[in-house]
Amino acid sequence: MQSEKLISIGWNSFFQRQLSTENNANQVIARVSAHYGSQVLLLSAETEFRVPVQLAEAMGEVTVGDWLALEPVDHRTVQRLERQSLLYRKAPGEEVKPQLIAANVDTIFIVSSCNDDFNLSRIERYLALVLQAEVFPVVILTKADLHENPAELRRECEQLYPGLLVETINALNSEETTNLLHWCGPGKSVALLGSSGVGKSTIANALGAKDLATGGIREDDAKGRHTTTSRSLHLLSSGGVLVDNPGMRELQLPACEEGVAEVFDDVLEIAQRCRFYNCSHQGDAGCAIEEALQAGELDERRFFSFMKLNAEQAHNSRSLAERRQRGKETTQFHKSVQRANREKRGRQ
Ligand SMILES: Nc1nc2c(ncn2[C@@H]2O[C@H](COP(=O)(O)OP(=O)(O)OP(=O)(O)O)[C@@H](O)[C@H]2O)c(=O)[nH]1
Ligand SMILES: [Mg+2]
Ligand SMILES: [Zn+2]
Repeated sequence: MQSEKLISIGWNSFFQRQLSTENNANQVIARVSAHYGSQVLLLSAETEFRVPVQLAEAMGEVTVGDWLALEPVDHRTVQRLERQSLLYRKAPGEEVKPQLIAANVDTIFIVSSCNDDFNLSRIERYLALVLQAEVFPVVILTKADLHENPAELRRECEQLYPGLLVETINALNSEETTNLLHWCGPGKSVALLGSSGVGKSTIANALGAKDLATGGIREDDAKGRHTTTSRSLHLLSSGGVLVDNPGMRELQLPACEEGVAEVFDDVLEIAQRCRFYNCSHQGDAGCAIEEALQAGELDERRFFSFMKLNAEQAHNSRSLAERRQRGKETTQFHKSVQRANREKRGRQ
């Protein structure tokens, strides 16, 4: 059995079962706490230490939150344990490729401030991603002290998804941040997601992560200054761990059909009443969505948000599938070249 320290930072029987019994006695078990490109920071029961990326990724790409079994001497990864959950987005930029955000977290705090950043469609976007990863979402509305009616914003958010938990807080007030400790007990892993300047690192510090830099926001548009530049996992005073993320400029959905369907279950229910099963909801005859919009039963903002996110995820999902296919073909091509070379050498 592993040490209490590992259990406190999220180790459980799901991971324990994956270790092969005969050769694990000397292996070091560690969790990825940061990824700096050329080096990876790891947290074991005893200490935190760095490993060159080639050794850490010997069994495939790793991300913050991953559990690894390491060779005791050189700390080369011998097993990257199967993930309990994996959160990823489409990497920013033209090329459609996935970017891993966090592995093995139980809860995501979707952080938005009550001032200029507040945007229901953006929160729906985050929700789709989190529900797709089968992680529990909690929406945290910060800077409640700067808004005249935070309770109203909270109600609007609660309507986005049945049973959605929404907290409104002043992240600078320790009495209010204690409400968040509920999700941060021993063995629990939480990650923070949200735009720059909304108060993610402020929350992390309030929960006991050590001294993360926080930064002021721009006065003209209340946008953040991208103070946090890399994601990192921190021990909390409550016993669990928390992943702080840099502010996201754009959050493009990867393949996310189930997540979008879950967030927009009400819209899909109306769509089932459209005359044609492949109705585009854009002027087709007998469109139930159009009727619901006209009758005021369906909010226009929510409908546009659904159409946008669904089209985006479908497009990126196709491109990601093509990319995987190309990857397979390239590997097959390399293998056949290697085989031909081996045969040639054999004949010589
Ligand atoms: N008044 C008020 N200010 C807050 C609150 N939460 C955060 N701030 C301030 O907002 C600014 C940005 O906070 P950060 O914690 O750095 O924001 P962040 O989300 O980590 O930003 P990035 O690292 O750039 O992604 C800081 O000046 C904080 O002191 C809040 O609830 N109320
Ligand atoms: Mg930050
Ligand atoms: Zn329709």
